Amino acid sequence: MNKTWWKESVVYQIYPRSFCDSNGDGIGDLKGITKKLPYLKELGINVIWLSPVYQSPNDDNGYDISDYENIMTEFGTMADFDAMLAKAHSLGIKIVMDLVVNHTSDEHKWFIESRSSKDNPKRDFYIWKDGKDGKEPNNWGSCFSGSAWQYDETTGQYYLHLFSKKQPDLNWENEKVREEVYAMMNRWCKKGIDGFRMDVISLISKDQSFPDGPTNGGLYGSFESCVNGPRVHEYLQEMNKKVLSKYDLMTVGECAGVTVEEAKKYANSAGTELSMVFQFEHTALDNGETMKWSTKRIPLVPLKENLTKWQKGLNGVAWNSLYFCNHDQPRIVSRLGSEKDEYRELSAKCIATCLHMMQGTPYVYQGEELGMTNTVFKSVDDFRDLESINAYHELTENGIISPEELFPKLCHQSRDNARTPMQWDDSENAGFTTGKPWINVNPNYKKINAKEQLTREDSVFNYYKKLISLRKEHEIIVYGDYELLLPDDEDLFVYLRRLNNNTILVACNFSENTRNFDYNDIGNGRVLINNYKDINLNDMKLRPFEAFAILF
Ligand code: TEU
Ligand code: CA
Repeated sequence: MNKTWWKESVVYQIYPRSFCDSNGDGIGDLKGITKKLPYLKELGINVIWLSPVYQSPNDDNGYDISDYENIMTEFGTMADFDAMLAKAHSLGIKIVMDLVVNHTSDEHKWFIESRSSKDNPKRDFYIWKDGKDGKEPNNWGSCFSGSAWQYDETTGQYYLHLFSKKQPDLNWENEKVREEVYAMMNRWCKKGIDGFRMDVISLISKDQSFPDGPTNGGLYGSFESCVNGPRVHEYLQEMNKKVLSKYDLMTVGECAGVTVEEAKKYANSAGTELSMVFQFEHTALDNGETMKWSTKRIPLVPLKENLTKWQKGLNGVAWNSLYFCNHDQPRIVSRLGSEKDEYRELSAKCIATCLHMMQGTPYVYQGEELGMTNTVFKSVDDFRDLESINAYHELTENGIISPEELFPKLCHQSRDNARTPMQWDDSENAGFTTGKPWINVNPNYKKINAKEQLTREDSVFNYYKKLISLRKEHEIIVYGDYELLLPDDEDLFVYLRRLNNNTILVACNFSENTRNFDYNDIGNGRVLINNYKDINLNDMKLRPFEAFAILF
């Protein structure tokens, strides 16, 4: 077992736009983050993953970058960034930056040049193709609705955009593109940042024959020719040699479409590519009545099966990330727990126990440590995210589904659920801003907020704090083996961790039923954490959403 700091860390993701606004313009910013660093220190996390803070026209909230080496005007200045980094480091907190290099903004100077003429030196920085029979070059769809190809009048060709048409894909086949990206990364590393979270890095290498995808219809999908493409590992190994290996970094690849077999390459223990990956199989288990849009709950038995496959599959050969929440995912309490007053906090703690006791590096997304829930959307006008807005138009205007039927599904799955402002206190706008927030605050902020939870011993915040500190005390939580018990039980998620002569039993009841539960010698164990006020090891029952971890 190779020990490293990033295996022993807990990461906290900040979505800057929604975290803390320091100047009342309704938009979170870097000074706001700096002000809240002591809060994160109190929680006990070691690393911050910062969603993009670079110059951007914000078609996709910073995931469309127009200048990799300047800070988004609304977020502050490079001096604010340097101050934030220095303050974080002085508190022992590392900062991992978002690296979005599958695509740039169409307002990036490379693209402005590239689109200007066919013989411009930057033409091949992007992927340009002639149309086929007066139509798009192939049937690939954009993740944000419509074709992945945009016709450009200036030169009469189409450019590829797997995301919005303001996010043209870079051409990684072009060595000059790769050199520019590595040079930019090296400059950030020299500034002293601690790593990268790599946006859709599994999509950078495209099948150069650009074949039609098997799922035609113009709607989403058709990523088969881009996911884990022919040269992706070659590119990452090159990036590793030219950048990553020169510093002590943590890297995590956002890998749409990654399988266990592919992850063993991306996150291999020899360290020739990345530290770890984000996989998406477990967060897709509740997708699907209409594309990803649905009102389903995450089904427990498939969830156990999936996470177990990843726990066992990467053990000893690669490294897992552990997450339920990020800025693209609806709130986990609303997907897997309960929003009911009597169960909300219990279920948030149950979910946290289940995830944080596994092998891998846990990620906490802002507000998750408070048990924040999905928000309320009154109409389509309340959405800010282009994915939700585009999907609404495309699916209803093509008659694929009626607005009445689609709206609740959008509300349940929209990425905006994760993007409502952080709930700091019970004052107006949850203490996020003194102005008008760019997106509505979740109306439940008077009930769920950091100020209240910091003062209450049994809060969700304090439970997360305890889970994070346990991970630092017990090596077995970081490195131990994993074994699932009761695979077919529809209410209970129970597993063991083992290292040397120690065992940890983790039991979580994901239902409102009280269930009998027995485990050999349970009375001899030591309770590390539990989410009810009392626990009686001699008469074990698992009450609704009860969770505990016991060390033997
Ligand atoms: O996400 C890429 C991705 O594949 C998905 O998470 C996707 O956004 C979502 O599932 C759609 O349902 C990354 C970023 O995390 C996301 O915020 C960006 O919009 C996207 O890339 C483009 O940069
Ligand atoms: Ca601001």
